[in-house]
Amino acid sequence: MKAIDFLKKMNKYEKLEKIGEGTYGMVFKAKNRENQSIVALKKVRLDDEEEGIPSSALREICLLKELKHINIVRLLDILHSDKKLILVFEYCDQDLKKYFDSCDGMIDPNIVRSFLRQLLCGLSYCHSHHVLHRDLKPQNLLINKNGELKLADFGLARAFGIPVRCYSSEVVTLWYRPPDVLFGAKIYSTSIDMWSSGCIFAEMANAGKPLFPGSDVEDELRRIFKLLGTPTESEWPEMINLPDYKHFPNYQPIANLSYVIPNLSPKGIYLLKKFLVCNPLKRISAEQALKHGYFNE
Ligand code: Z3R
Repeated sequence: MKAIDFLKKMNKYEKLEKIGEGTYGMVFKAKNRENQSIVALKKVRLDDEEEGIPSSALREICLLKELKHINIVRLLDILHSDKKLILVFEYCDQDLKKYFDSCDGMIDPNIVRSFLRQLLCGLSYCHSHHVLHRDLKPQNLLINKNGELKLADFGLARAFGIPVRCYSSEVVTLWYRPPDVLFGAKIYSTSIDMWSSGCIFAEMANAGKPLFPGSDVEDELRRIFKLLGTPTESEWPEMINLPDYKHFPNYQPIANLSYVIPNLSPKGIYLLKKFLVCNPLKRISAEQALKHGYFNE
């Protein structure tokens, strides 16, 4: 798009307040001057400002406009000039992180179940379209006043990569990353989002207390293995061949996950264990998880 056309299209939106600092840039609330609708504007800042937006990234982003599902934040518009990229998204009232802060103590088990079901419905839809999220966390699960949950930033990781630090130099969290990725696995599959879903499920059931709040890669893996047990060679034969594999002591799993997540029902604990499987090939899929007995309680 030519600079003048970019400015014209930008003028369609009246910028309101800043609502967040995402991985790639700032997020603003804005009003569409043509129909008065409220949207979220995400300014993407790339490392290589000189080079402009890679055409491969733009192609990826254009495909994301086709993802249409009630549990996915709709990408409404893409504005780009040589060096700037602005993504226009459907607006939601708040993110799950802020929601945790607002309900200190406990989240109603029926709300936890409803949020997990909606998370899995959104994931199942994207995974069936071969799109991964790769960076699921409470900040990119958005909720509306009517209790709808929507996943934001789907597919952006593939288009732009996941940097070590955000544009605002905040460190990108490792808390929702599976052990295979922490050990340097480079081939990503849908299983990456299933691990993150398990971490988010446990966090919701624990009123916003993160399950594995690691401070670096080693600390993150140690926390995981101390809870679930260090994987054995028979459980996960491919582990030792991963690029950044490091040996860990042979931790034994905590006998009962209910000690750690006391507010989750026995069926919830069963389902949680199926997300938190270190071997990515043995992790449950979104489609399978939706059929679990936990959702019929
Ligand atoms: C699309 C993409 C990212 C975001 C969108 C929509 N809405 C966001 S972040 C948001 C975050 C809040 S309110 C709206 S917060 O106040 O709860 N941090």
